[in-house]
Parts: sequence; C-alpha cells; structure tokens
Amino acid sequence: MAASSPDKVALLSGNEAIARGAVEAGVQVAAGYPGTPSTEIIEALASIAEHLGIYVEWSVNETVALSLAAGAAFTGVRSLAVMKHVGLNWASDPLMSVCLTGIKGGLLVVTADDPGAHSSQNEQDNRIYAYLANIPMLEPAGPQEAKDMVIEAFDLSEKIALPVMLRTTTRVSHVSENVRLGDIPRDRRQARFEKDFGRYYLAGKTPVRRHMWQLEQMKKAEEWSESSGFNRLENEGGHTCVITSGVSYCYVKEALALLNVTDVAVLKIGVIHPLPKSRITELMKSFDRVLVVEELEPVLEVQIRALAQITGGSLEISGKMSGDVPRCDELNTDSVLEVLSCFLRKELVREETENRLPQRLLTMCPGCPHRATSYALKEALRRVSSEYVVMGDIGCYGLAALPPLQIIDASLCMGTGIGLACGMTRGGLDLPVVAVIGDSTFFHAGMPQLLNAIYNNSKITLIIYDNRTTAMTGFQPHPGVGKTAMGKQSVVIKPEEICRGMGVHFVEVVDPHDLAKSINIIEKAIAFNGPSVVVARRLCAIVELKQKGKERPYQVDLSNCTGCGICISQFGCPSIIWKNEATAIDPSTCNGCGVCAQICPSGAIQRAKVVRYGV
Ligand SMILES: Cc1ncc(C[n+]2csc(CCOP(=O)(O)OP(=O)(O)O)c2C)c(N)n1
Repeated sequence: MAASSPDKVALLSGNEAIARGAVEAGVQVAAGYPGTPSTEIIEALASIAEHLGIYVEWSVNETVALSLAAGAAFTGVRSLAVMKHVGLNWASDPLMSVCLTGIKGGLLVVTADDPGAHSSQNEQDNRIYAYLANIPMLEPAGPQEAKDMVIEAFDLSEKIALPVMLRTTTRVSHVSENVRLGDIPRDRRQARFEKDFGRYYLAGKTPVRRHMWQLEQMKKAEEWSESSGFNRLENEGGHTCVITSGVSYCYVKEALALLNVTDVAVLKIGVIHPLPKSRITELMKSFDRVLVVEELEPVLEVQIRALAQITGGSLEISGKMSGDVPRCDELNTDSVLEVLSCFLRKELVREETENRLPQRLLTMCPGCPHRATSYALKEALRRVSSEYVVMGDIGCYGLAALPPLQIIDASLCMGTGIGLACGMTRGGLDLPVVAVIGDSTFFHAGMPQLLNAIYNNSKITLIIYDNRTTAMTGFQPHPGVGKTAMGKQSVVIKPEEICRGMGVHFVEVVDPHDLAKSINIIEKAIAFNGPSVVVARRLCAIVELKQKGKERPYQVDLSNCTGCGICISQFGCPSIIWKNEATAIDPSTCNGCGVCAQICPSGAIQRAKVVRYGV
C-alpha cells in the first residue's frame, strides 16, 4: 500500500483503492468513524500513515471527523473524511456549512452506502446529499475507477474550492480488482491559515453571499463534468440506451452480454452531480428509448426526465418511476437481467441454479460478554417486574434482541436508545425502562443523550456494554481503549467517570461473567430513584482470543445433566449444541468463559480436564 511503484498492479479492494488514491493524491489528514462498508479505508491509511508522514485518526463520530478534515483543508492541506451512509447524517451539519465557506486544500468526503441494508439500519441513498449540499459527487463502478476518481476529486476540489464527495456502495467497497498503481508524492504542504472573516465566519448575510459564490463555483464543476471521461457512452449507434452508474453499470454490462445484445448503447455516469446536462440532452436526441438502471432512489431518472422535457421529443423513458426497475434493495445481475429482458422484449432463457448458501442465524460469538450482560439484565428485570421495556442501540449487543435472549424491544440508530427510554417514561409508561448502549456508541452519540436524561431528571437505567472495542465494525479503538488508529498510546477514558462527572449518582461497574453480582447490581440500579448507570465491562471475546489464546473449554457431565435445556433455550451460546438427545459443548468453539456453568441449575457443566475435539 505504501510502496511508490508506478505502473505496478496490485489486487486491491475498493476501500483499499480509495486509500491508495488518497495517498497518491497527497492526502495529509484523514479522519473517519468506523462503519460498514467504509471501515477499511481508514484502517488501510492508518497502517501506513506513520511511514508516509500523514495523520490518520478514528474520530469519536462522523461530525467530528468531517470538522477535523475541514479544518485541515482550511489550512491548505489535502484531507479526507470517511464514513458509512448513516454517518453522513451526523456529518451533514458541517457538510452543509463547509460547502459555503469552501476550502483551500482539497477536501474529499467518502460516503459508503449500503443498498440492501446488509449491515445497516436503513438503505438511504446519499447521492441526494450531493444535491442538498450542492457539491460535486463521483461514483465509481470498481476499485480502479475508485482510485482514479479519488485523485481527480482532490484536483477538482481545489480547482473549485469546494468539498467533493465520493459515493461507493457495499459491492464497490468490498470487491477486489487489479489496480494500476501510481506515484506517491513525498513532499508535504505547509499548513497556513489565511484569515478571511467574510468567508469562514458564517453569520449575518455571509451565508447568502457565500451561497451565490457556491453557485458560481458549481458552474465550473458543470463545465468539468461535461468533458469528464467518467461519463462515457459505450456502444453508440442504436436507438436504445441504458443510462446507469456505479455497480449497476457492471450488472448492465453483464446482463447485456448474457442476453447476447450488442445494439444497445450504455451511458455510464460517473459524475452524479453535476450531471453533464448538455451532453445528455444532446445524446438523448439520437435515442427513441432510454432505460435508467440505478440502485435505490430514482436520482438520475428524475434528472433525465427533466432534461427530456427540455429536448421536447418523444423519448420513452423507463426506470423506477415507470415501475420497471425495483426501488428497494440492491440490484444484482439477475434482477437487472430480468429488467433488461422486459425492456428489450428479449426472452430470458435461464438455467435454474440452486441456492446452496446455508441460512445462518444472527448470534453473538461464543464467550461474548454481551450475552452474559443481557442474561443478567433479563434476570434482574424479571425479579423487579413481570413487565419492562428495554430500548436498544447499534452494535453487537443489539443481537440480544434476537432469540433466545430477546431482551431489546426497539432500536433506531446510534445513540437514540437513551432518548427513546426517556420519551417512554415522559409519555407516562409506568414500567421499569432500561436503555442499553455499547462503549463506542456511548462515546459517539450516547453522552449528550445521557446528559439530557440527567439534566431533565429522567428516571432510566442505562447499561453500558463495555467490551473495550468497537466490535461490530471490526475492533477499532475508541477513547476507552487507550490506543489511537495509528497505534499510539493514549489516555483511557472511562465511561463510569464520565457518567459520574455528568452527575449520575448511581454508577457501578460489573464483570458480566460474574453473573450473580451483575444481576444483583442491575437490580439495584433499576430500583434507584433517578438515572442510574451500570457499566458491564469485559473484553470482547474475539479480542481476548487474539491477545491471550483459547482457554480450556467447558464440557457437559451427562450423569448430572437433566436435559432441561436452559443453557440452549435461555442463554443460547452457539457452542452449546444438542447432540444424540443430550446437551454437549463443542470444544472447538467454546472459549471457556464459564458463564453457562453458572446458569446450569444441576451443576452439569464443568471445565474440561482433557479436551477431546470432535464431539
Ligand atoms: C452513524 C453511524 N456510524 C457508524 C455506524 C456503524 N456502527 C454500527 S454499531 C457501531 C459501534 C459498535 O461499537 P460498540 O458500541 O462499542 O458496540 P460493540 O459492537 O462493540 O458491542 C458502529 C460504529 C452506524 N451504524 N451509524
């Protein structure tokens, strides 16, 4: 990644290619908050940052990441802010302002969208943000193009003094391709801030003035888009055209080949905003029928339809608005094949293939401390009341909503569990109301929510599931870990100290693997008259496994096992299996946490003396 090897080729994922592109473009500052499918961009940059003399950080949330990148760009250095699609909701506030101040050094904002919501709470289409902020957006169809676009985006950003966005989707971020490498510049720009109050201080009439300026700058972007090679027409000649962008372009090409169609033109749009309007308008004159194939919202289609109004002719436009392309979920070659065969009225002859992928349930890992915390929470709540409500949040602990624990009733987006819980009590719900949150989520979004609960005297109990990492996105460090993205030592910021500092009078820390104590403390927290916090702290089982290796597993002593099945039906560790009409523990996955032994009412689970693999 860090080698300056012009014209060499390397197999890179889309995310690695973006990181490489940023490095080749001379990026000096990069910040992000983890989120699938964007995470590997910052990880790749962090792994080479020191070697290349660039600064890379995991910020505590996306608004911080973009603010930091914008500050660096104000000083004339090139900077990058990286986030998943919903992260841009957090960063949208600084985005909507930095598009008015503009920047000096190139500023690239990467948003990685998740059509199909593979690992997200929604499938919002962030192309719309480019129109909202009115800044350029590029969308690659694969890693090579992603790298090329990043480099050009930095140049464009500096040319028009506006931030530029790059939008990827899961398939582009995670697919790998041979990517041609370029040179890595070694010279570094000296940061300089030229004070300009009428530009950087957005108040009074400055926003309106800067808005006018922005519109002028975007005219330059339009000119650039008109001649950009990222918008290209392939296979000219016929009277039918498919307009597409991003990974949908790959599906279209594949589907046309499968249909054996050679007389359909493909207009690949790489510059989502501003579109090359004159070019499209001119092109449309030569077609009778156009199909727009894009994922999620009809962003291109709406504009193509508007442009068709200008040309006047009798162009037939199909897409999502005509009901020909699905609006929800991601596309794939099969779905595009179906769309194209209807559009082109070409019969689809398909070999039926069997879906052999095993259906897997979502579950926490063996030994995950969150399972024990959730079990303890459920037990404590049961002791207090037959009815209760638990508001969840985003992270591995959210899996406690699923069987068999089923302890979480609702979850929206990062940080909202506390607010939801407060709202329920304010609505008059007369039940124990608990909010749960992970440690990374607490630092990201939970702190102001808790502060609000304290300030407004809301009686809720907050359980902080502290596994000392951001587990769900791949174990990134956060302020509680004592390490930065670049591997430097840092202070360890403890959630319990923050909670006490904020004014919570009941704050306790428990080890969730000490089940009896955890149940006891959580019960007291629920009974406490005021906001209460329990920090359930134990290192993520996977991180522990990597650091310390595997503990001796547990096993079932069948002479004591009554077959009650509580360990499976109520605790649900995937290492506990049902085999030959009896409970057994798979020693290859059991990590020896021993919590199941605390749950077993007949003392039938004990640490194995001799480990025999292959139960
Ligand atoms: C605004 C936003 N940014 C990023 C994400 C991606 N994401 C999902 S959960 C999570 C944090 C998980 O860490 P933590 O709260 O510590 O819980 P854990 O998974 O470790 O149990 C992140 C970053 C998201 N869903 N929303």
